[in-house]
Amino acid sequence: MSGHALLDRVSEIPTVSLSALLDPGSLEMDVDASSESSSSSTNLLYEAVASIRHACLTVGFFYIKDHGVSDAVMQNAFDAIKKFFAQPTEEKRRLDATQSPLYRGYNAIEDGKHNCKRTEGYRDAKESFVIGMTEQHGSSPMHGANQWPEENDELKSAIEPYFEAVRKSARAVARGLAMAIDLPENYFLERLREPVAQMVMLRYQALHEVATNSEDKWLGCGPHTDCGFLTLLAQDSQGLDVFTGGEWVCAPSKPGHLLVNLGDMAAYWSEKASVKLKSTLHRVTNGSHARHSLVVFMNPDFEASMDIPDEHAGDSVERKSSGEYRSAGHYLLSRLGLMWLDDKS
Ligand SMILES: O=C(O)CCC(=O)C(=O)O
Repeated sequence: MSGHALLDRVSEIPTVSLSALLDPGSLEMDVDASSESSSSSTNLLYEAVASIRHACLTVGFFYIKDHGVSDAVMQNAFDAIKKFFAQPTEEKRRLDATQSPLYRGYNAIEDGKHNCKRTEGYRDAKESFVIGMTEQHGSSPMHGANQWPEENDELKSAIEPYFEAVRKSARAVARGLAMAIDLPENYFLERLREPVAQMVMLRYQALHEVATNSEDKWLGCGPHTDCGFLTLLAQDSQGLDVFTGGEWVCAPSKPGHLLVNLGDMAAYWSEKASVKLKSTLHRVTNGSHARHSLVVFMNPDFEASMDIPDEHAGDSVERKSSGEYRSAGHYLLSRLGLMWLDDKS
């Protein structure tokens, strides 16, 4: 398929304004039906929820705008990570992910694939820097220390505000998602108090940098689905393709927007509520310039139960046994092949 045809189909990935979902008061506005502004806020809320539902049952991807992450915070994060990746490899290796029990830190191109679904026959032409959540009060083997440069806190002070702002947007998406599948509004929010969130910053090589002297096929990131709950992506240029309607459709960067997609956990979980949310295959192809992206994987609290209250669990679909995964964290550990981490907790 030509690049032009790919672009023609971008419109299949809808855009949702998060403004009504970020505002926790908007649900109560219905009370005063005579107020014009109240009913327009309520309309905005239900419009957002309906769009999320449609996107999640069809493409599994949607753009969000009015998401609360400022341009300045996003730009600072991009600037800082570009500067980090521009350093010599030996410098970046000082923060090598293999030094961290949670594999947080720097992964070089030579380190292989960095996503949980392996794609045979492809090698990923990308390097990454990974951080995750540190603080938590309960028991979670997936919270812990990050690695940051010791000499200055430039990187940390640019990345942490972005990670925090995106987690806030993710909560608004989770609120809309619960409403979209007829669960109580706070159903997911109550399970995102100490989320197992991770931020992966990526640099994809330009095509001319990609090794060609091997049998391997190289892609920026081979076709895969995400294994977690929600993914929120910012990208500085085009390169992401989404497999929908039997074709690869390009999902370009749009100024001021983030791109959201659902992972396998969301699809698995929703089946218990008799809905089939889509976790969609996607990939990254390398282009003529290096590409950078900031990916936030938002997953529930480690001990969050994935049970759906009986009154919301439809019976038209065969329900999964509630004992299949002890918690959302165990789902992730098993998908990531990290069950040993739990033995240490
Ligand atoms: O960088 C991107 O655009 C997508 C990254 C991705 O799909 C992943 O890390 O799972």
